[in-house]
Amino acid sequence: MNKKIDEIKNRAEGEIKNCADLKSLEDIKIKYLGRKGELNQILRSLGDLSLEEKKVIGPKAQSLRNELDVLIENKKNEFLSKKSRNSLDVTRPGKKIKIGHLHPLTIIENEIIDIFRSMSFSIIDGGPEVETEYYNFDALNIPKNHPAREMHDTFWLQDNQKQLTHDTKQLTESQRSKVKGQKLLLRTHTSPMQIRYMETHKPPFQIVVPGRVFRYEATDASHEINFNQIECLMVGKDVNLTNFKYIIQEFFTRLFKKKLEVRLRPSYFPFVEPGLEIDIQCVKCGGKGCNICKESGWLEIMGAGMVHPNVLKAGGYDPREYQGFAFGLGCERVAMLKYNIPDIRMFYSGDLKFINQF
Ligand code: FA5
Repeated sequence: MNKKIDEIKNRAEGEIKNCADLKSLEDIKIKYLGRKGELNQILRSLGDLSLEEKKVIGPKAQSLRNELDVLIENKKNEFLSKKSRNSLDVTRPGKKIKIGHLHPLTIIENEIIDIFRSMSFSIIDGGPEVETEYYNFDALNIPKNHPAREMHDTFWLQDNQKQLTHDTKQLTESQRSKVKGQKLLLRTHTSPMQIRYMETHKPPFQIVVPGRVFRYEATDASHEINFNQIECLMVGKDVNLTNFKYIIQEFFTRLFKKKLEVRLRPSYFPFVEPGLEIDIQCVKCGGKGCNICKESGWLEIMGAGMVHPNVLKAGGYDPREYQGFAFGLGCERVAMLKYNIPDIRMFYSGDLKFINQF
């Protein structure tokens, strides 16, 4: 029996060493260590041996079992690591890495800004979202108790004094005197930036100011409480409505990548005179009439007008010397038209099925 174990040891070690693949290794394992394998047969026959023989053969067979187990496991690992080295297929297509992308509102804002920049407008950043009553209303020719304040449902802030201390840090001395003791609010439009810019710059200039604005109103498919506007202001000695019409016609044609007619209708905003509502030819039907334009062929797109003399005065200019035009464009509404988005609330839904389409 002793000799038999030695003979199994030699044979098994040789076979493991020369074994060519995983399949034959598995066969060797079954042959020697399996339930009916050669070593088990020896261990099972221990009962027929004398006590003396059992003491020698039992441990010897068991230690060979352990040794073969280790050898087989090592050989197996050797095969597996060779296989993984050989299986590196450099022609396989790579794994697609998911990268982030811009939000549709950022895309449209960038596009709008690029068009105005190419028409020599300066892009002005910022302006406070927490605004004073003076800049949001008074300086824009909307005095207290003026019914036009009702056009803008306003979020008023409560802790005024604390907010004001923080806000005035960035202001000049003359600006500070205008806002002292003022009630604070979340700006309802970007037009306050007209005053802030005029206070610190000399004409002629042409600027666009993107910014976030807030309105305390019920939301629906075309109204949000928090949305984005682009304010445009051009002031000089002879800036007129013809300049304005050319610029916006060019702007919308470039934005929607097709020639679009623009229509100017009389409207009312206290900070412009005359005030205008601007319509563009329907981007879907081209003016024939469809569900988007409610069969009218036109889409209402923004408010505009010639800057009111009182507003020029509030900005520190002499209205007999300077004049200009201004308009305020809703970014979400433009993006909805351009990308055919049916509901404004989708922009802020965080729904990846929507966002990933851009
Ligand atoms: C204004 O806010 C004026 N400040 C625009 C202006 C500037 C007029 C300069 C004249 C001169 P209005 O409230 O109409 O106007 O808003 C301007 C644009 O913002 C609208 O045409 C629309 O596109 C968008 N808008 C208004 N309210 C909402 C809302 N609740 N949700 C989303 N977009 C809105």
